[in-house]
Amino acid sequence: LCALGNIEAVHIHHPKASAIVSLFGGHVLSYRPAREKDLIWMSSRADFSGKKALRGGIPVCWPWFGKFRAPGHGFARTSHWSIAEFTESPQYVSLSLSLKSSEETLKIWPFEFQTTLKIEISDAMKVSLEGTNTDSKAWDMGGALHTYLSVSDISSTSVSGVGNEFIDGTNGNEVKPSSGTLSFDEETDQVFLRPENRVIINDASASRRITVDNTGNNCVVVWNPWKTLSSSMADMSDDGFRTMVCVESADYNSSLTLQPDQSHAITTEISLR
Ligand code: TA6
Repeated sequence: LCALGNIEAVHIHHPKASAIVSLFGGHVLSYRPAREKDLIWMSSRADFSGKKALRGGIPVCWPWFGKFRAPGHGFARTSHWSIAEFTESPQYVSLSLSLKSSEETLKIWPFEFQTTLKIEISDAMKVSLEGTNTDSKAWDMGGALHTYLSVSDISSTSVSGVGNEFIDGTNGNEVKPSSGTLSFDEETDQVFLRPENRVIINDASASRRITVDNTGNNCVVVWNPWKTLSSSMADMSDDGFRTMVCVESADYNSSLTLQPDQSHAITTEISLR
C-alpha cells in the first residue's frame, strides 16, 4: 500500500505484469504486462485529493450508469473500498475489493448491497464487478467499467467489434447504424447496443492491438472528448484526448432487476493477445 496524494493505492508487482489499484473508487490506475507500456491511460491532471472521481484508469460506475442520476455515474467511484482478499501464485495475482451499503450510501440510494471488484493480473488483466442484493426488497441496477485505454495517437486508432447500432450521445441520443468499426476525428460518445463480446482497439501508429473481452454487459460505450471538451475539463490537459480512448463494458440505464440474494457481474478482460 502506498499514498498517491490523499489516496491509498495497492502496487502489485509480478513477473508477468504490474498494476496499481486505488482503494478510493476501487479504481485501477495502471496495468503493464511485462516489457510493455501501460495499457491504461491516466490523466496527467487527475485530481488525487480524494474528493473527486479520478480521470483515467478504470472508474467503477455503479449502481447506475448514464447522465440521469446524481451523483454522476454512481457513488462507487468516489467511495472508499476495502481489501477483501489478496492471493498470489506463479501464474497470477488476484486482488478483491469490497464496498457495502452504509449510512452514507443509503442516503443516496436506499438499498442494502454488497459490491465486489475482483482484479486478476497476469498476461491479461481481468476485472469483474459484482453487485449483490443484500436487501429484503428488489432493486434495479446498471453500471460500467469505464476503461480509459492508452493509445499512441487517436487519429490513427480504430475500434472494431462494436456491432451495428448505437445511441449517439453527441447528437441528441439518436439511434444510428454503424459499420461495426470506429475511427476518430471528432468528439465521440456512442453507446453500442449489440456489441460483440470481443472489441479490438487497433493502435496503428504504435503497431499495437489491445483486445477487450466483455461479459455480463448489455452494451459497449466508446468515448473520446476530442479538443473542445478536453480543454474544458480541469482534470484533463488540452491534448489529453490524443492518447486515450474509453471502451466501456456497461449495463446501461439501470436495466437489471436484482431480487434479494441475487447477484450480477460485468467483466472486462484487457490484453495484447
Ligand atoms: O461514458 C461516456 C461518458 O458518460 C460521457 O458522456 C462523458 O461525460 C464521460 O463519460 C465522462 O464522464 P465523467 O462523469 O467521468 O466526466
